[in-house]
Amino acid sequence: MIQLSILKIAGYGPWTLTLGSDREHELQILQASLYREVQKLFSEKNCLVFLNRSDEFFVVSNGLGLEDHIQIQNKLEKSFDIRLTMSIGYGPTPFDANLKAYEGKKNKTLLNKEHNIFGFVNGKSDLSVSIMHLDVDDLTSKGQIYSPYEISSIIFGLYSKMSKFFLEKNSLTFFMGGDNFMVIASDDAKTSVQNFIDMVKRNEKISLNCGIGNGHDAREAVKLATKSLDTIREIRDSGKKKPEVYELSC
Ligand SMILES: Nc1nc2c(ncn2[C@@H]2O[C@H](COP(=O)(O)OP(=O)(O)OP(=O)(O)O)[C@@H](O)[C@H]2O)c(=O)[nH]1
Ligand SMILES: [Mg+2]
Repeated sequence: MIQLSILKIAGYGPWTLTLGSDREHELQILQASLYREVQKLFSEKNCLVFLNRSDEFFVVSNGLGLEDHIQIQNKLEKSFDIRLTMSIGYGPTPFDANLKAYEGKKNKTLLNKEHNIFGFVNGKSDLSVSIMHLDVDDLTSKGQIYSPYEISSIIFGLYSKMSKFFLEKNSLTFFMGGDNFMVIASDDAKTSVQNFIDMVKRNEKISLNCGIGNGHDAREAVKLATKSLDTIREIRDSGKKKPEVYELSC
């Protein structure tokens, strides 16, 4: 069972219009500052925030109760003019948790009216989460052949395929920057990641490595996923045949 909290800026579209046409730089500054603060507040509580569309964030919020969410809302409300809506859901797979949070907001299942919090909170510490950290093997060498913008285009093409493949496994993929992706993974996603790596190698001529981490909360799982990925690199750099997938559990 995993718990997700989806944060979204409330009434953002109409509000942006009040800034006039010369607004893009202001919106970019606001979005970056908001992301910084949201990541800071949730990571202090052992969660991790995944940036979805700059005005929407997905948080793996295992272990957090309603009070924790209210506390964070209070701090955000003091720092920013705009307001956030929070929708919380939990379920057996990441996609199920996302659906539950979505339904909670759609059906206006209020958890706290004053702070715009909807959905269903679990908050129990017996939740678990699996994160897969995927990374392109030796992206640096592609810089000899392709210009920076062409490399970005390759990375976004890969993101699109990854998102589709893992959504079919009830899992959620996020681009983390550079050549890094993280998948909030179901068991099905973990057992099929080697198939995805083989497919990308065959069709796109791109080699991927995947570190998997299993933990009680997001920071623990992400730490182990990145440690697994670094272990693949260490095996490779020692001259031995590297695995493409490596898994660690707490
Ligand atoms: N989000 C995130 N980005 C990272 C991390 N490590 C590296 N990056 C980014 O990824 C880019 C590529 O770095 P690497 O993946 O180490 O380079 P590489 O040539 O592919 O080397 P290998 O992955 O070891 O084969 C860096 O420039 C950073 O932007 C990480 O742990 N998380
Ligand atoms: Mg890489």
